[in-house]
Amino acid sequence: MSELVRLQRRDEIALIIADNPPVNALGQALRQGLLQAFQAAEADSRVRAVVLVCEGSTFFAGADIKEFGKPPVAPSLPEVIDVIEGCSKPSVAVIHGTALGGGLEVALGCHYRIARADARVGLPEVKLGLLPGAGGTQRLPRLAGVAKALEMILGGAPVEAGEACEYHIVDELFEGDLTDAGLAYARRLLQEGRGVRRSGEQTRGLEGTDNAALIAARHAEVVKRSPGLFSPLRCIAAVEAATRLPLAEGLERERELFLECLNSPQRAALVHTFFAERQAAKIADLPVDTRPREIRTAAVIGGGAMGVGIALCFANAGVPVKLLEVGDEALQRALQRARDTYATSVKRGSLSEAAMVQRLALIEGITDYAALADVDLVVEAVFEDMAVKQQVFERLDAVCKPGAILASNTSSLDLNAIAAFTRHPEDVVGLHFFSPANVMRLLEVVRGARTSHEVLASAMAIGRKLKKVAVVVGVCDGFVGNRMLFQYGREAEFLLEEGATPQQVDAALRNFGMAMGPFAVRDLAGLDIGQAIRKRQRAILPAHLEFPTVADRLCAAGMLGQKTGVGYYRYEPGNRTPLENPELAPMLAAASREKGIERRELEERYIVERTIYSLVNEGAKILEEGIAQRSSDIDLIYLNGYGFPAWRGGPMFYADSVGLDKVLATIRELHARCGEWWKPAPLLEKLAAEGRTFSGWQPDRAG
Ligand code: 3H9
Repeated sequence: MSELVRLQRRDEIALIIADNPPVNALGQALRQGLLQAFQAAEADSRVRAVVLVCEGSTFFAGADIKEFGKPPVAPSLPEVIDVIEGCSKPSVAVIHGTALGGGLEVALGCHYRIARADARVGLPEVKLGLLPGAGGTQRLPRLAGVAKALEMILGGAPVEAGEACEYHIVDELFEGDLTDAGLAYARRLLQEGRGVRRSGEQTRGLEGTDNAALIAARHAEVVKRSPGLFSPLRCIAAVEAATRLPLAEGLERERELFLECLNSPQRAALVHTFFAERQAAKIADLPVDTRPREIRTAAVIGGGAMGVGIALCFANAGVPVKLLEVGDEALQRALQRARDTYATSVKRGSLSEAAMVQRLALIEGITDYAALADVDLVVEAVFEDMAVKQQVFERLDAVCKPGAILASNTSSLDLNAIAAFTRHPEDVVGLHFFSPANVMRLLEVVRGARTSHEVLASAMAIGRKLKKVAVVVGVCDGFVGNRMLFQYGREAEFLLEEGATPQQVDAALRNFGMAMGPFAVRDLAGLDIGQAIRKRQRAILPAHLEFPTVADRLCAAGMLGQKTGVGYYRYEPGNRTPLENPELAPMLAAASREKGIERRELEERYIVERTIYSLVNEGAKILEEGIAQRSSDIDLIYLNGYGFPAWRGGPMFYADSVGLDKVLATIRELHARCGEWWKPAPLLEKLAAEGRTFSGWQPDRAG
């Protein structure tokens, strides 16, 4: 027997115990152990039933994701589950924690399933660019029905044990000890003469509904909502096979479709993202014994859209939060904004009335800094102006208790200068939320030159508590996300001067997979915001660098985007659909003429390379400067804050998958033709010359 699986006999019951920390992932040794244990139970004539439990915090959390992309080693999970389901003695899976992916598939291979009341089960493979490839697409619809199976397989979110019970995925809930519950259930089975009951032989879930219509509807929805995604349509095809083929043939079809997904570049990108999220939490130079400070109460300074959004984040996480505005009128407006946001969620059905009341009770409006004396963390979210920040931080420094963490939500100002306004720069950190703060998952945690280890660890912990993807970044203009965005936006504008229209650029980048095109984003945010940043950039960047002029022309004409009804596009009142702005064409023509550019048709590929590679080149500089810890952190920032397509893995992973030599060759061409902005990053040149990737590079091994 494998070291990861133990087999014990308890009277006439075989107890199989799996133990593969941290999450009982079904790697090769565990699969081998399970196979042998079930075979041994089958062969032992004294055994009349089998109970399967897992040690540790969870039932099997799925296949071992680290094995994907490597040569397969037998036995495969489908082979193991075949043996489990084929066993002639009834088996019981005892689920606790999360039975996910291959883990739920193992449970579905068992003849009965019981779950601890707080357990959850799910098939999240789609999030990794896969489909459930060990029978999940065939067995789940047979038990839970096609509609529920498609919901779980396409959505990837786990369901609570109680719900799983309603849908016949689980037979019974229990509380208390896993082994006791499993053995008691197996004894009852034997007493009641209930024998083998194979999920694969059930048909209840497939009967009584128009499965073809359900499948067609989900198919149409996926085509509309997730164009470009590889695995969802294959998930549907596999479930469709379950509705018309016998189990064995359905499993074969599932296997074919699974292998297509496994070998797709999208799977590689999404698995990269899975590990990137877990890596981001690791900070190389943080001593392992660093203890985060406890954050029991928080405060937000500034009740604008950003400040209110941040306050909502705390309330959503159950943390009492004080929201400070300068006068009562502004405060009441801010509190009303909070109420309105929750009311919209209640109307949409995503929040209960009771939860809204509870969360609003956690938000206390204040106008007096003195009320901040007892809070553990303050997040400043006031106007982006150093003089205003100075006032705020000096006042915070005067009133907050020793050890309170003082955070700034600045998106581009120098955090070290802000920290210097206080007597405790070691307690100052940046918490850069993205708008709308209560929706966007990204949190840039800005580490100042003097931010203490403890404060950094606390900032990461609060990020986790707020359910954000928290990524550590260093201090520079724009940090990681906006510093790269500056390059991207500038190149998009240059494309307008070369001959493209906003429609063409936006469409090319949407086809690439970006959630929105750059000009639609600018119109949404307001062109005046970018104007302040452009002014500052011009003041600090070398004079020989050339800037595009279209945005400034629009600003000068009062065309600031959606808020004025016209920007790069025109908008009908109350409608966000972008229409052509007829006044733009002459502006573009003038911008080109003044620079002596003859406007020309631009290819989609050129548009994509010119914008996306500007992100890559700047990302390489950011990496080399140590502003980001690793390339996957940059990827996470773009995936979670800037609408970069998840299935491309982020800009740095995308560049790795294109090949850094090819990316560099294009950047060199652009450098020769478009000037100094395109000077290749030295790190990119070095890695391309050595045939390496950003993912494989680490600063300490850089040499
Ligand atoms: C599948 O099953 C395919 C089959 O249908 C078909 C096969 C033929 N493998 O998230 P955490 C690591 S696809 C390997 O921080 P939590 C993780 O990297 C799979 N490693 O803990 C981390 O390592 P480190 C379908 C895994 O408590 C450590 O465990 N299943 C796996 O916040 C702790 O993870 C899934 O997609 C894995 N499967 O959350 C489930 N899972 O410490 C993926 C975790 O070195 N897993 N690790 O950074 C999860 O959703 C969460 O990990 C879970 C625990 C909810 C289980």
